[in-house]
Amino acid sequence: MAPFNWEDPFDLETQLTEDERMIRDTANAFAQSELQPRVIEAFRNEVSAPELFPLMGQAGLLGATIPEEYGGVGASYVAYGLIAREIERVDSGYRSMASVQSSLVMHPIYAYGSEEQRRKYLPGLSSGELIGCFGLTEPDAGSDPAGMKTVARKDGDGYVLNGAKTWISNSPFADIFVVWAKSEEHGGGIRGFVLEKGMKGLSAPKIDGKISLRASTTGGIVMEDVKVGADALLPDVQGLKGPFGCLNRARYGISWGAIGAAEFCMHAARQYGLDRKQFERPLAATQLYQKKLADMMTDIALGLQASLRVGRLMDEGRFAPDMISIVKRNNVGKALDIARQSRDMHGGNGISEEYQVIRHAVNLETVNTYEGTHDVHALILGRAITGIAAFG
Ligand code: TGC
Ligand code: FAD
Repeated sequence: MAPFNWEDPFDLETQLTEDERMIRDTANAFAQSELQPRVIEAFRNEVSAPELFPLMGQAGLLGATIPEEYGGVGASYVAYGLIAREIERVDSGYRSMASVQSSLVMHPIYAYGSEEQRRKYLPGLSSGELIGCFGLTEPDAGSDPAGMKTVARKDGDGYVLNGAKTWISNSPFADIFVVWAKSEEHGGGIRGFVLEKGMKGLSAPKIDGKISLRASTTGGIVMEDVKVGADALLPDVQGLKGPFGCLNRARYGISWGAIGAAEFCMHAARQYGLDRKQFERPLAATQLYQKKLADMMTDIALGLQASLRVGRLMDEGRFAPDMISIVKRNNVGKALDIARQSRDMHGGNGISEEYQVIRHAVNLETVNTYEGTHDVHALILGRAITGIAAFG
């Protein structure tokens, strides 16, 4: 019989390759030494931290799956998930900054861009000298991006873009804007464009007053007659499968990241229950407390195994997007439940920033909503099961 480890119930450790363990340990060391010491104050004061990008770049945490010739490290999707888990163990906002850069900016440039676009942007995005953002959501088109109003009109050899995006992570300090627009030249089909900070007519106002994800900076993207050359168009994709191809990667990373936040909350509740006595015994000695910890450990262990399986299938090129809907929806929903339970198990201390669990709980409210809401992923799965799309 093997010994049982409550921190790793199904022995994830030996299911990882040596390279994956090394990348995981690097991400853990970075997150604990660079991110953990600043996060409480960053969340309290809604601190913008663009200076974190070069630090993440130096640690090899940006665009890890991109081949080395473009500045990445050619890592597996499992390694990418492990990076997200370690960063989100500290804060979902920091994971957001990194996953937008990797999956939503570097991936489309790598997968849909020209060779010139790859060489021009990927090394700087990988090192963190350039910061990217991804504009899909609009004020009137959130869960239904097909309803977007942003248009690209043909203008000589290039295009003129008009429209507004909202709720865009990193946009207020971004150098590179991957935006999706309906292109008149392509019969109103959705095309991707790479815009650069400083272009005339392009602005990115910050959204203030978030109660969630306060360590990540969010804004809009306003495009008023932004003129770009033909070289701004991502040539190799047309239609919604362009942005969705990026979302597959980001949603998958989130499925690992959310479990990192859940692990933090479970470990904190366990320690709190061992340390705190009421009725002359540790809280952890009560049946209710132990049942809650058992439920948390079970959901964490099952979530990790599921994400590992999807990651291996991605590495083998054998995944279906619906698999990603299962793990994004399940793992984020379970992580949110775990964070709320942990907050409750800390009693009054649970609402203090010092114990950190309420920060994870309010962050996970956003994670449950972005990249396809919990219910939209249920409808994606409902469509797969019944063959009937219930969105419209
Ligand atoms: P539908 O008819 O289903 O599909 C249109 C075309 O797209 C293809 N497709 C996919 N391709 C690749 N991967 C996927 N997951 C795909 N899903 C669909 C599909 O095959 C089709 O291709 P084609 O060639 O036939 O045209 O489109 P629909 O309009 O009916 O979609 C419905 C729905 C609800 C599934 C979709 O609109 C959806 O997923 N909505 C959620 C929107 C969303 O997730 N937005 C995220 C914005 S970005 C963000 O939140 C970043 S936060 C990041 C951070 O800070 O960490
Ligand atoms: P809506 O689509 O209006 O949904 C509202 C509610 O209605 C939800 O509960 C939803 O589940 C439900 N609903 C919608 N349609 C249906 C239906 N057919 N049937 C049943 N229920 C339905 N977007 C980007 O493009 N780039 C980013 O970098 C980015 N970063 C973000 C960062 C933050 C902090 C936040 C909060 C959001 C970010 N988003 C980003 C936007 C995010 O993807 C959207 O908020 C999300 O897709 C939901 O869209 P919505 O807010 O318009 O909600």
